[in-house]
Amino acid sequence: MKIITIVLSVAISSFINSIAYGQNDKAQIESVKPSNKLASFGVRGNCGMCKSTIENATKELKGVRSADWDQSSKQVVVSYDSTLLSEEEIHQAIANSGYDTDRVIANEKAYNNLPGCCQYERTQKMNQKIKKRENSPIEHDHNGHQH
Ligand SMILES: [Cu+2]
Repeated sequence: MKIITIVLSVAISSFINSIAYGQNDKAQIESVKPSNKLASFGVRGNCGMCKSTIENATKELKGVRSADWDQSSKQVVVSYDSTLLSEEEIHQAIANSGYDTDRVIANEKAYNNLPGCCQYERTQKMNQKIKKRENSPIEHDHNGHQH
């Protein structure tokens, strides 16, 4: 019985190790490419329409891999290739589409052309800290009670 336990625990721990190392390898490959950059900065906006305008204006740029604007934090996260474009160019493209970033003020004409619901307050806070809940898969603790 004891031997089985030992064999089992060795097998389990080596299995866990292989998963952990597997992920490390992946992460290293990702970070090995130095031109692969991640920019995150503030962008004003109101709704889902703003989200698609901001993201599409960003994704149109050559070298942008992905763009995700978060409505509640007023922040965009952009993955891009720094050999093809700079972070400034991303700010500029978003500003050209009518949206203020934390570095570049939006093009007035583009702002005025936004649908009424998208004409955000020009004083709106950006880069807001939001409590994240979606990252925790455990809703509540089952110790001491049953469903
Ligand atoms: Cu909108």
